[in-house]
Amino acid sequence: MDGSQLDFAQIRAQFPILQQTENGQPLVYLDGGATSQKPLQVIEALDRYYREQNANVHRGVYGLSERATELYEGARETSRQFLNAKSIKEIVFVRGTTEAVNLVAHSWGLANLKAGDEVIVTEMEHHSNIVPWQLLRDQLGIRLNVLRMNDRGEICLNALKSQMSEKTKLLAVTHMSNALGTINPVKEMTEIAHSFGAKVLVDGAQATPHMTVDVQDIGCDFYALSGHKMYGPTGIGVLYGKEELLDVMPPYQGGGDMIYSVTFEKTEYNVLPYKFEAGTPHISGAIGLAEAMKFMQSIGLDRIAAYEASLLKYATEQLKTIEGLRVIGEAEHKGGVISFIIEGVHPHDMATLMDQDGIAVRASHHCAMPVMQHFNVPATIRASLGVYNNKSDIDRLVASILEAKEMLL
Ligand code: C6P
Repeated sequence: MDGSQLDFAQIRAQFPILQQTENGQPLVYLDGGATSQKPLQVIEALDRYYREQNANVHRGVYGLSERATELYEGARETSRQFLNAKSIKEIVFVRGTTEAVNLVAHSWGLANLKAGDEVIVTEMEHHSNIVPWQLLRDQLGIRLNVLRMNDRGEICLNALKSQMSEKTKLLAVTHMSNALGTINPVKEMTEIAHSFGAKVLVDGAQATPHMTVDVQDIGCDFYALSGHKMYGPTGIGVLYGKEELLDVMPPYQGGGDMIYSVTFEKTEYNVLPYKFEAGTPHISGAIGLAEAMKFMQSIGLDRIAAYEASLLKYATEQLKTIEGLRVIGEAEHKGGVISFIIEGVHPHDMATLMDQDGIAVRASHHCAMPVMQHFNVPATIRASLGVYNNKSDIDRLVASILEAKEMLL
């Protein structure tokens, strides 16, 4: 078996939801970009946790609580390994990418930015990596600069170089665009930003389900991910931050667990990473996320990437045979996301008809409205691939589009 082949039947069988029908048709789920489906390994870990292991963490002296704590902290170590962070102190559990970016904006941003400083975001960012910086701009008087992309949906490194200056304090960039599929050269972008003394936050929401991520190799200062897009539960994610930065950042929220001691006069904060985890955490979520990471590692992240690359190639070729179909986002380096429009057809109408065929795709601006503005479209239809999709899913997608087109045009 070469890298682009997987034991597909064995993998697919691990996703119970994919065995069911939708509108009388076998479900073809092509919306992993919004949220992925979950393998048995994750579902069973959540079930086991609530049946046998549930207790609060870091609080109880009794065995059950100690075991829950071990599982929760074990999930942190699994996340550290998954991202190749240096230390578990650099792994903060959060609700997801959105919360991770807001944490950095509120904590690092408020402490380190002042009027006149600049934050650069790219034109292809998800709203989660735009709006927190706008809120900060309005609060602090910083400038928010936009790094434009070309019409293929690619960022040019020379454009980044010429936009950076000593005023730039942060580059906030997505590793993989949810609306276009573009994989950005985040390592090279980090090197450039660092040479100007700026910090780098990478939004990894779409990248982590599809490829090996090594935060030390990238060299970024912060990296955010969402568990639910990478075969894990909703409501859990990770903010990776370099220890030396997190160490001096003020807490984001106050409450239990993030403190060392409290009097009415003064509170001493807990050590990393607990300083950033106020309140009872999403214990089962972290455990489920770790299981999802193990699921991907058992297949091999590089093999997942190779498999999805060949599926993306097939999907692109097949979709391009449809008259009037235009692919939005044709970057040289793309992950398993394909966005398209069909001349004369509104994406929502098309996706609604496709649902009748059991095909789940997203038709929307994908929370990346500036991307839609760039391409002058209100929305796109997006098929996003996962390790549980195969060529027959693509064939059903194409057949459904052709049928819906007949009805709509
Ligand atoms: N994109 C999509 O359908 P949360 O919601 O916090 O887990 O992730 C937010 C987020 C941040 N960055 C990128 C690149 C994303 O794709 C997302 C979520 C979903 O494309 C829902 S809008």
